[in-house]
Amino acid sequence: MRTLFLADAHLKQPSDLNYRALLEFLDKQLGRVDTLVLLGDIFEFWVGYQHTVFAAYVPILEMLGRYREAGTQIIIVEGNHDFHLGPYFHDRLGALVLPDGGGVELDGQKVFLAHGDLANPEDRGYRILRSVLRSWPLRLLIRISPPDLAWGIAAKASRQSRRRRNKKSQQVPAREILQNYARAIQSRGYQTIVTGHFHQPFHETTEGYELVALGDWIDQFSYAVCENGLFELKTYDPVSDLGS
Ligand SMILES: [Mn+2]
Repeated sequence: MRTLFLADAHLKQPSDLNYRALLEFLDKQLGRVDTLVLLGDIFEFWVGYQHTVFAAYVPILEMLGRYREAGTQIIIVEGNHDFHLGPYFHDRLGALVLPDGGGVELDGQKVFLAHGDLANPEDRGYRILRSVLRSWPLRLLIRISPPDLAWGIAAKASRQSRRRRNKKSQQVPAREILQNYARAIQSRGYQTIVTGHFHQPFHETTEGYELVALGDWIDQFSYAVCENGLFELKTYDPVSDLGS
């Protein structure tokens, strides 16, 4: 059994380099993947309308449709940029949607999947914001706001959050946060944990747990493969003409 893990592509426009690289990569992998695990923030902004998707995301959704047709099971965890994934992913792509992450069994191993945004217990402000964004009044408000308006607001918010993140990211001790998180998850009976969010790829195995942090698909093009129970963190090299 072969499982592919990806996170944090933060896709915006199909003409962007990382978007094209992802389509190219998925096209090459098509037919060779039993389970595709998308670990959050694949989209820079996604909120699930019942009958509408953002035009920019049609190419990637078509690719995921081809995965479904090829018999790949898709598992998707929501991130801090993409939420209410349910309607499209569940209904159209037959995906297993895990809004807050959760445990799955892969090759007989209990594996915990998490975007990683909940890994830091100190981050109380974010937890409050997260629960507001996912609350039913907000969900209702989003449902009734025109998609063009929502997309415009999100594009603005994402430019601001990028500036904040650039300032903040050097200060966040991602490895330490994730190690503590992995120990907590391990005490719940999971030996392996796969996460994204921090945009720092690393893979470590201790006596207690195996931790795979995926990095991102913005400029690192890192991803993981689990084949017959063995995890490997890899990097994709986009074909050269994508850079031009
Ligand atoms: Mn994230």
